[in-house]
Amino acid sequence: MRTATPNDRFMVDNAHRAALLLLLIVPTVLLILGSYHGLLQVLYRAGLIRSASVLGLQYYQGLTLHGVINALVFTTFFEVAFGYAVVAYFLRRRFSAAVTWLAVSLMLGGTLMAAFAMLTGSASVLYTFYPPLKASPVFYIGATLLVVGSWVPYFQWIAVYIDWRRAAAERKTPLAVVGMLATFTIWFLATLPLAYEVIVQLIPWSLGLTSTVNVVLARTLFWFFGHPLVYFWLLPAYVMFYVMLPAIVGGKLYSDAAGRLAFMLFIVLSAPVGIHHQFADPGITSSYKWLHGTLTFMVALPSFMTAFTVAASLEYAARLRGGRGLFGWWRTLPYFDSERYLFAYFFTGLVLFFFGGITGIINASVSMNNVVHNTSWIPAHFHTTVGGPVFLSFLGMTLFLLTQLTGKRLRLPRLNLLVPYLWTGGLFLFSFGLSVAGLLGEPRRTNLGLTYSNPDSPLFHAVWEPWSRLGAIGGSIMAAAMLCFFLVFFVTLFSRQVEEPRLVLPEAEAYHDEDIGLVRNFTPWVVAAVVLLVVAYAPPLYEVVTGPTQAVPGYDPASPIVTAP
Ligand code: HAS
Repeated sequence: MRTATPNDRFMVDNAHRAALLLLLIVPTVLLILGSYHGLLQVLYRAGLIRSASVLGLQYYQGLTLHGVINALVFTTFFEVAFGYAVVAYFLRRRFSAAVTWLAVSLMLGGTLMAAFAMLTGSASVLYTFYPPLKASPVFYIGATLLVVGSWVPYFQWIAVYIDWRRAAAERKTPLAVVGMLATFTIWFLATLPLAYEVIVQLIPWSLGLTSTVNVVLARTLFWFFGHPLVYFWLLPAYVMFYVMLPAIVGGKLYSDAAGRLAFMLFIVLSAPVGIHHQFADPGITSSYKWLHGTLTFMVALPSFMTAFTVAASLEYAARLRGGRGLFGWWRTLPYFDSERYLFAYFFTGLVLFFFGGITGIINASVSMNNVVHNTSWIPAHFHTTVGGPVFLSFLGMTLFLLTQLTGKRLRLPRLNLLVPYLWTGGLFLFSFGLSVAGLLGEPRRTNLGLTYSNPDSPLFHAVWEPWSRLGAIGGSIMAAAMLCFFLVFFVTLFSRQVEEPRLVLPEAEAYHDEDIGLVRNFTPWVVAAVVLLVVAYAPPLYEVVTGPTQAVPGYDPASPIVTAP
């Protein structure tokens, strides 16, 4: 790891320090509500709650809060904060505070609107907000503002990056900056179809200006956004694994070019795969399902490369620490070093992702997808991906940035070290239970406590019960991990400042520091991404727009009766 020099004690100005702290603190507070509804989910599913609501909040209202807060709000806020920190630190640049605050205000305003709609029960449409479930316009407009707010930093970073390139044309762009620009390029491309869905289809429909909606078009546009969304979540974690993890363990990044190639491949491959979420949808020709399925296998490649590169980087560091043998070197890594707590957060995330990757590849096969689609297997898969490397690395980095930006020392370090292990243990039980139940046919997104998990119901399905109970045990352990995290976060936040705030991010040198022209420039990769998107999406979109009538009236999530336009 490079030793920090006085020049490294870079500090963002006070306006940005405040903005970044707000972007970290607000979603963490909301996460309390999101995590609480996660716990309620497993209790409903295991039949330990046999009711349509708890404390006045309905089942689907809670599930919407859980998905929207944890998967959309927490991640987007964190990534914008992390992106500012990465771009500022690695390029040693500052931004216009007015523009940053415009972004923060849009994101906060949008989130408050969406939260109001969800809490008042007028937007219980889950995080995918599939029509014909209809939400209040306040929800859709709030979500739009959140997304538009998150575009602003992207353009700010591009301007700063171009300026940096002019001054340092011969230097390689720092890998972390490549990673964050790739992340937000994917986000920008992915949110365009979402913007179309929300602005052209959903907002006029929810305002009563149109009476029906083309549901297959809406679902196709949603998944055009929804799959790249998962790489928008994953790539900041990869920035941490490539650039920071090797430094934290005292080693080097095995190959710098492998990291760059992985980020560029994600730009090209993360979007033209969304129809793998729609293998069961009517109205889309099977050849396009096949194309998206095939491309899905290809988008797993940069993750396979990452597994290899990260493992090689860990092995290099472990051998420097005295590790020996074919597998014996694993023992020397700093699993229980509370000073290097980021290692524990990152490593446990990687272990979970090993399983998330395998289950993802199962989902991608059209025939196997038939077995697991819309069953509890799917939440088991995505909790080992977004709830694994993504969530754990974001939690760890939230604490890291909090201490640096406030000049406070991390409090309760031993409890903090427990968080990733407790979360991982709980998540393994939770995912195993839900995976087996899913293979046995248990549906996702269903209040099982009222039906299949309730022995008093004629629908009671005894064979799912032990697996849902295992899921509940795992989910309760995950909730305990979150409780520990919140304690560490808030005790640290309200503790005394002990040093000057600063920003010093861990940065590893590369073991193989190749300079390959192909991965130096974003342009060919972005062009390839756009071409592939046109090939993969133009025909199916044409098909769903011109196909047999898809127009459907709206439904209130709480009622099977069509709503008035
Ligand atoms: Fe997925 C559904 C396929 C990755 C998230 N996915 C979802 C949903 C979410 C989600 C949220 O093809 C549900 C959406 C909904 O609500 O309906 N997914 C894949 C594939 C990958 C994949 C092929 N998913 C992710 C990531 C996510 C995520 C990443 C969030 C961040 N997924 C699907 C499909 C569906 C789906 C279908 C639709 C299913 C349906 O029917 O609805 C691949 O990108 C995975 C590649 C990953 C690897 C793993 C590499 C391993 C690494 C760790 C190495 C560990 C080390 C440490 C070195 C190839 C990098 C040592 C470890 C030891 C064990 C010793």
